[in-house]
Amino acid sequence: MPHDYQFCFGPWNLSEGQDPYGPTTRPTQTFDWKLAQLKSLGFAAMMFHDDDAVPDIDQKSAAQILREAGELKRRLDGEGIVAEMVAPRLWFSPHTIDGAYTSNDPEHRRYAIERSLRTIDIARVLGTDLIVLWLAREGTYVREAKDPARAVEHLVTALDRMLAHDPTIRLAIEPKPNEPMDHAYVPTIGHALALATLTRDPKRVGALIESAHCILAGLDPGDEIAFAMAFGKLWSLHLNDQNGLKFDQDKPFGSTNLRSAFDQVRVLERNGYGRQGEYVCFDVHPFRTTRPEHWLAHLDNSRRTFLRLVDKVRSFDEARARELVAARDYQALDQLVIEHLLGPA
Ligand code: XUL
Ligand code: MN
Repeated sequence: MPHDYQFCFGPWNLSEGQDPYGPTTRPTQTFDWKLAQLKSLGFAAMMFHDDDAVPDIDQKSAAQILREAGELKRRLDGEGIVAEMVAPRLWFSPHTIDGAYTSNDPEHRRYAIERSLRTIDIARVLGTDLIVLWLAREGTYVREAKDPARAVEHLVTALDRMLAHDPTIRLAIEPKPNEPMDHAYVPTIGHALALATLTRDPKRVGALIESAHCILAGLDPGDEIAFAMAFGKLWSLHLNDQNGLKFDQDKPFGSTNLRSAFDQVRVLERNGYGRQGEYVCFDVHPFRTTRPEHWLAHLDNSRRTFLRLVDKVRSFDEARARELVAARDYQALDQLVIEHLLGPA
């Protein structure tokens, strides 16, 4: 049976246009403004970094963090918006310059774990059991700078501490092969799921897949999604697009490769993504050139494209596709997909 999807984005997806070479191009907006935009677009949920939920988190006591998280929860409830996940932002602090869980400095590794435990506390107050771990600086610029086997041990230690802190939370690792690091230690979904097996509770360690991150690893996002779903481990999703091997572009979903976007949606449909309450999140950014009056278009467009592709998947002639597969006529299968996407002449 076809089902409906629930959509989500984070406050960082209404970014102000800064890049490494230039300042913002749109005025800074408050969190309240971003929440109001999410509501106006009819999205059901918001994702959070720990300091999106509790700003200046490192300056606050555990009690104050819980109090502010409680205030946010009441605001979200008042707006009818769900918190989809909380992710520790472990890449800003002076304590995470050389990585967080895999830093060479034991004090810094301790900081990263403690901060992650606060993230879990926030998530519980916000009513979500999902912790997302984008392992931003867990890798190297210089290969000899760290011991890669030790790095695995450090990662498992950190995951185990989080799992022990709260027996109800689930950890979703968001793999990315590079940027900001030259090479990351958990570049693909296979690495994430392999890491899960070393933890004290593998069934509570899963994954979040981002389309652009798969492309940066030279992999097919639809295949990565299918791989995670085959293990029952796809607990969240960041749909977007990426034009080849360059900086992480976070382009609107389908913007570069509509056929790959179709394939991603087809995999989601065929494997029942969303049936356990998983959200479709768009980790997309406005182009730097976007004027303030067009600030929401990348999110609205990503959802429009996604929903159009759901229709395309549901109206695809699967029976004909099966015949062509049985006849090993992949040339005709290729054209069947192309003409279906093109629509009537
Ligand atoms: C970075 C990225 C992050 C995570 C959340 O490339 O995708 O925004 O999704 O920390
Ligand atoms: Mn992401």
